This record gives sequence, C-alpha cells and structure tokens, in this order.
Amino acid sequence: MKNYRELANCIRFLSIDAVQRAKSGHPGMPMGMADIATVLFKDYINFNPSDPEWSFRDRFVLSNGHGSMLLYSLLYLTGYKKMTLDQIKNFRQLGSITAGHPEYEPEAGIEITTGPLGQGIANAVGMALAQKNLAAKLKLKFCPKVYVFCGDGCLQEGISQEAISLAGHLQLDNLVLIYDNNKISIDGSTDLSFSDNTNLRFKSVNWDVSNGDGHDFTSIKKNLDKTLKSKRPILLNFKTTIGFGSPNKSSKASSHGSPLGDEEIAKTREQLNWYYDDFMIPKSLLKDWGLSHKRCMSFYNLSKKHESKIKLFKSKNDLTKLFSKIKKDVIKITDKQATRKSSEVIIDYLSKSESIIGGSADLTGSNLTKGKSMSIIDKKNLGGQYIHFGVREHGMAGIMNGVASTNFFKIFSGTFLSFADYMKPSLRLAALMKIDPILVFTHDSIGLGEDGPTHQPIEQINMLRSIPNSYVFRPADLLETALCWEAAIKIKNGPSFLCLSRQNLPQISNSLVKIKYFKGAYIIEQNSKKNHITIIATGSEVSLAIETSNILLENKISSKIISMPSSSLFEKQSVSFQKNLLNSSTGEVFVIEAGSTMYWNKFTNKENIFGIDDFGSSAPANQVYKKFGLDPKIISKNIMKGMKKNK
Ligand SMILES: Cc1ncc(C[n+]2csc(CCOP(=O)(O)OP(=O)(O)O)c2C)c(N)n1
Ligand SMILES: [Mg+2]
Repeated sequence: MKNYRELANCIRFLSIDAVQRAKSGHPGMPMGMADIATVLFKDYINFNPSDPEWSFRDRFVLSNGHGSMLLYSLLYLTGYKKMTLDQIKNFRQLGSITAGHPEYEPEAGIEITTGPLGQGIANAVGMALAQKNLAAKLKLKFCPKVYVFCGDGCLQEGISQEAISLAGHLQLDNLVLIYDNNKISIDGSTDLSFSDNTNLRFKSVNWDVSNGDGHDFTSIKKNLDKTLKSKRPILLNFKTTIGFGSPNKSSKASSHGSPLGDEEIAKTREQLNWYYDDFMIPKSLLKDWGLSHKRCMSFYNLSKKHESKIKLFKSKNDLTKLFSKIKKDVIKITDKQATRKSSEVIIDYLSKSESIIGGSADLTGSNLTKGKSMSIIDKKNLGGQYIHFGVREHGMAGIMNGVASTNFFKIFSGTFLSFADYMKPSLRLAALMKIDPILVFTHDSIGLGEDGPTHQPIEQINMLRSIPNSYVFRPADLLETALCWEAAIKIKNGPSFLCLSRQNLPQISNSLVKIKYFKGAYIIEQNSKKNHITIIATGSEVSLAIETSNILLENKISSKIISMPSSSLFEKQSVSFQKNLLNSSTGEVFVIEAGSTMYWNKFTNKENIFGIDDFGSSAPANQVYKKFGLDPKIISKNIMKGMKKNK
C-alpha cells in the first residue's frame, strides 16, 4: 500500500491551517474525506493540471461545498498553477479564488459553484449527460466520468432525489456519487432527522450501490475499482469520521463549521504524527502529489487528438448563423399566434443544429419546446437532442447548469412561468457562475385563464428581473420572439429567461426586421412627433397599449408606445438612449404589464403603472384581464384622469 495516509494528511493540515488562519470555515469534512480524495486523485480520476480545461477530463464536483478547503488543497497539491499556496493562505479573503464555497473557475480546476447543498449532485448529472451526449455525437469510443462528493445534507435536499432519479432512468454509467456518510450535520447526529435507508433509496432508482470504510485504503480502492466496471450510475456509501484525527472533535458536529483552535490543532498534529509548521508540506510529499497526473498522460495525449472534433462540431453547428434566415421567414407570418407557438417556430429552425439540446419538465405539449427533428434522449440514445425531464423543475435547472458548465452545448428547457419559483436556487447559481442556460417559461400571465391563480404568475417576472446578471425577455409577437431567441443564443455570460404567452397575440412588430442591434426596447408606434405621453408595455400587453393609445388619440392625447421585450437589455444601454426613448412632451410615463408593479417604480409613479399586485382568478382570460383593470377603456380613462389631476 502506498503512503496514502501521509498524502491525505497534507490535505488535512492545509485545511486545518487555512481555516484556523481565516478564523472561519469547515475543517471537519476535508479531514473526514481526505483519505478517499487521496486515492481518487492518485489512482483514478483523469486530470491534467497543465491543461485544466481539457474537454475530455473527468470532472470532480464537491457538492458538499462547505468543505471547500478539501478541493483547494487537492488543486494546490496536484499542481494547478492558479491554486498557489498564497491562495490557500488567503482562504476566504477578498480577491482570492479560495472563496468560502467553491466558485466556478475551470481554469483553476473548480468545475462548478457549490455550497447550496444538493445542487452539485444535479450539476454532476448534467455534466455526465453532456459528456455522454458529446461522446455519442462525436462517435467517440471513450467517455469521461464525473465524480461527486456529497454529504448527509446533499442527500436530505429534495433536488438530490430529482437528479438521481433521472440519472438512474438514463443509466448514466459515467456518474459516481461518493457519500461522506459521517452521520453528522450542523445540529448534531443525523439521527435527529434522517432515518432513510440510503442504499435502498438509490437501488430503487436503478443505481448500483457499494459500501466501504472511508479510512481503510483497501476498502476505498475496492470500491473505486467498481466504478470502472459499473454499467449504471453508482453510489459509493463510505462510512467516515468527521474531523478524522482530532482527538476531541472527531465524530462531533463541533468540527463541522469552526476552526479547531490552537490547542486542538496541536493535539491533532500529535495524533497524526504531523510535526511540520503551518502550511508546510514536506518536499517529498509535495513531489509525490505533483506526479499524480502522470498516469493520465497516455489517455490525455490520445484523447487530445479528438479535441479538434469539438471545434469542428461547434463551427458546423453555429446557431447564431441561422437567424438572418429565420427573421426573413417569420416576417411573412401575419396570423395571430401565441408567443409560445412563435418560440416553437424558432426552435424548429434551431434544432437542425446538433449543438442545441432542449427539454421540458413534462409540459412539452404546453411549452412547445420540442423541435420536429429532435430525437429523444433515453438510455439507448444518449446522443439525442430532447430530454423529458419529468416533473422535476428544480432538478432540471440544476442539471442544465451542469450541461451549461461544460460549454459543449446550448441547453434550454420549458415549464410554466409560475413554477420558476421551484427552480430559483439553480437559476441564481447560473447567474452567479455566468453560465448560459435558456429557460423557456410559458403561460406567462393571467392570460392563461381558467387554470387560475395557482398557475397565473404575478411576481415571477420581477423575481427573475431581480437576479443579478440574468436576462429576462418577454416578447410581444413572433418577430420579437425571434429577436429574443437570437439574443439568448448569443448571450454567453448569464442565464436567459424567455417569458411567453399561452394566448394568441397579433403580429405587430414588422418594422423590426431591419434592425441591426436589438437594444431591448424600441418605439413600436407613435401618434405624432410631439407625443404627450409615453406608454411602456411588454409581451401580451403591447397590443393592449396600442388599443389604449387609439382611444387616447380620439381624446386628443398622442402617445409613444415603447415595446420592451427585454428590460434587462434595455437597462444595459446608455442613460441617454434610455432617456431619449422614454421622453415625451409632458414627461408622463405609463407602464402596462400583467404582473407585479414593483420593478416599474424606477420608471414612473405608482399610479402610472397598470399591473397586478394581487393573485389572479380562475376564469376566461379576457374576464380576468378586465377584473384587474387591464382593459384599454379602463386604462385610457385612468390615464386621462391622472393627467387632469397633474395639470
Ligand atoms: C441549501 C442549504 N441549506 C443549508 C445550508 C447550511 N449548511 C451548510 S453545511 C450544513 C450541514 C450539512 O451536513 P453534511 O452534509 O452532513 O455535512 P458535514 O457536517 O458532514 O460536513 C448545512 C445545514 C447550505 N449550505 N445549503
Ligand atoms: Mg454529515
């Protein structure tokens, strides 16, 4: 047996020392998982620190992200250039890449942002799926693996069930979940709240399961060997000791989330025979760690030859090139159409490119997310293009983040806008990581009608708008939908949310076909050069705003109507552009959007906003619109009343 324990102690003491120096952090998990991590990196995982973003690397995901020092120690020891000893010493400090929880930085070996428990498991399912999909599309004879560490907390989170259930269904045999079964979480023993039979749980969703002792190197190796032959996703359930090596804090929640303290650290050094200074790794051990990737080099060199295939695949399937034809074609369609249907028209064009993957959480026929030529991804066809995610919205969003993190494909999904709430934690992480999934959210307002207030989104659009670094779209018709899709496809640095109507809408934006730069908002109609007022509207309310303006004109009030299919893009324009677009002779700005009003307060006074700050109603759509005063007659009356008052 190699000197695994000594190598593992390097991880333990770097973690202990960094947490102590930062005066905060989680030493218990790295101490407990160091032995398994050592064997995994010494003997199994395929990686190359001098080419961290090599497409065919195995990926390592630390779903229990609070144990971030385990990852940083591994990356430093194995020789990732960006992960220096100074970074380790600056753990949790401003400007370091060694944040409290791992933050996506593939160049440094940090494959994904984790910390919100459970997410990493879903991300890993997405990565494993993306690797399988790519391998099939490039007709490769090999497929990289994804190794995930998770703790009790990750398995208690609901998202883990959604993700493992789909992974089992798809039989992703390149996915290895390594469970830190230490029976401790923050409140104490997991007996307080957790009596699952975890093995049975995984078996019931078609996983292989194997048990081991996380501190016995023979057992660790035996288990990791099984991952090489497994024909399904596999759970390695390792009994471990949190805070391993600490005489007074091991097996206790007290080692979870605070520094061990000088006295206990001294005792731990003694117990583990570690007589080196803080942050000091003996040369021989550092050298040993630094050679770990050598065993991967023949596979690296072999697989590297296929890297050009990815480049070729991407350029052959460039989605952005499709839009000039799309725009020319769709301008000819003049019939009324729901924007979800318009989106389907665009998806049909896009799906001819193999570099887009889509899906829906069991609402394919409602979201209209499946392009005609898309083949279904299942265990016999992992190279397909369309994923039936099942009713698993949160899992879907987490899985999409995993796919998007690989940069192999553009991924989009579908569900109802009201269920965006089910996905919020993953949407936030996509924005934080600046990765680019596209979320199609149909049934975007009370306009969905009879399904009633449970399904009628009110505050969701503004919830999405409030996520920093994300892009919200709400087009008014087919051409705007094409422009929004085009923008979403081009965006590489954040998630895009396409909010689309269930109900039919007229085609009103014909003039847009010639525009070169889509700035998120534009004048869709104006009665005269000198307009008295400006009306901003989005999506289904743009045609309502036009009807309103016609009534106002009969009453000698001329207006300029701004369609704002993307408030996010509009807000990125210069202040002068924004001001010019919105100005009017009276300076009055009105807004119509069938959703909560809070976002619009920055554009105008509360009484000038026609929206909904209450839950909707179950009734035919036109009646619900009337009930909330979203009717051209009512709005025009209110505008005129307000203007008189302000005179
Ligand atoms: C979604 C979410 N909820 C709560 C937390 C706070 N939290 C961090 S670690 C932890 C306990 C996790 O226990 P376990 O996974 O067993 O970790 P261990 O103590 O064994 O390292 C909790 C509740 C979190 N990070 N994410
Ligand atoms: Mg635990």
